[in-house]
Amino acid sequence: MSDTEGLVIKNTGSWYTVLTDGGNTIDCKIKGNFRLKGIRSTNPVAVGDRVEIVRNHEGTAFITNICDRRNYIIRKSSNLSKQSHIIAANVDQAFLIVTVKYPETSTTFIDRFLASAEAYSVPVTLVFNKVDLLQDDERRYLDMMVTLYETVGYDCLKVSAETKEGMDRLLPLLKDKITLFSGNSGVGKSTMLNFIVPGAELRTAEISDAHNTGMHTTTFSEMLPLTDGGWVIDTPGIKGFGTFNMEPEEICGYFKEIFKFSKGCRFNNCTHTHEPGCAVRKAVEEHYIAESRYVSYLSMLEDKEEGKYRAAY
Ligand SMILES: Nc1nc2c(ncn2[C@@H]2O[C@H](COP(=O)(O)OP(=O)(O)OP(=O)(O)O)[C@@H](O)[C@H]2O)c(=O)[nH]1
Ligand SMILES: [Mg+2]
Ligand SMILES: [Zn+2]
Repeated sequence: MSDTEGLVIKNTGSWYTVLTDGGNTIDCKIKGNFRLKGIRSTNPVAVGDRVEIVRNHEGTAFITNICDRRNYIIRKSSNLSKQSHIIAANVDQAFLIVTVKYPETSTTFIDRFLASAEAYSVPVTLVFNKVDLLQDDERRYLDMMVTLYETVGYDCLKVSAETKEGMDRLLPLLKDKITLFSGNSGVGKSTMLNFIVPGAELRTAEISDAHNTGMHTTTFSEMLPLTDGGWVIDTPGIKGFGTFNMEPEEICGYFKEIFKFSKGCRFNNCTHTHEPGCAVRKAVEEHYIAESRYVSYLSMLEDKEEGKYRAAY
């Protein structure tokens, strides 16, 4: 097996770590122009990419080619920025790690992530972490969230990376798959992965007491192999999920239950905001569609109308 092709397993700024088919880990730089069509990205090569590499006579290795991607998850890199960041490429599934407290993950954030993953055809499992910290009323709220998202059509797991509760149901889902772990900062992605991958020694940090938010401890994406087959990807916590290259009329299609009801709208170009005979708004009024989901849908539509990314989500 050769050292001229491999898998990008880590990306720290300008260096990329490539695990070659020959089993060696080589730090590489980029050569050439790898811009995605019409997209300005802060990282043209992403964790999960398969690449070709060459070494120059001084021994420095360069990535010279990226193999076609099966899929990728991309987001706007910062507020009002035109630049985007590819979180990972060629993933089989994403685990969105969510906490109802410490910190609180907003439903808008969850829904925007889910809609984006639908757009890239990446299946998502919602993993509600830190259940060990919840009081009775918070547990009831958690159960409501689980019912909501299961009804929409997403698998949900309740776990604690601290007490390991529920981890027995999570582990088998990872076998032979490439799984991206994403979510807000401080929800416990790296803590969970330290348990899943013994010896990973990923950095973790307590969330801020004052702000009830994470400390952005993980600063780059890293892919880790599982002993039983498969890979997991730890990623930096994200605040918002700016939608990318989505047309307003596409957005509805990424909200499964809204899309289903939209077939009953009087006008087939209905935006479900003000039109008469709108079956979606009727379903919201009659509680067939959760109001929080409809609000998230509207927030994504508004992005488009205002042409900007709103960090608040
Ligand atoms: N009680 C409790 N604490 C947890 C649990 N999971 C993680 N934590 C704690 O939450 C804090 C943040 O965990 P991290 O693993 O650093 O979070 P992260 O999602 O990787 O955060 P970023 O790297 O900043 O995106 C740490 O103090 C963990 O010990 C859990 O299930 N229960
Ligand atoms: Mg982390
Ligand atoms: Zn409508």
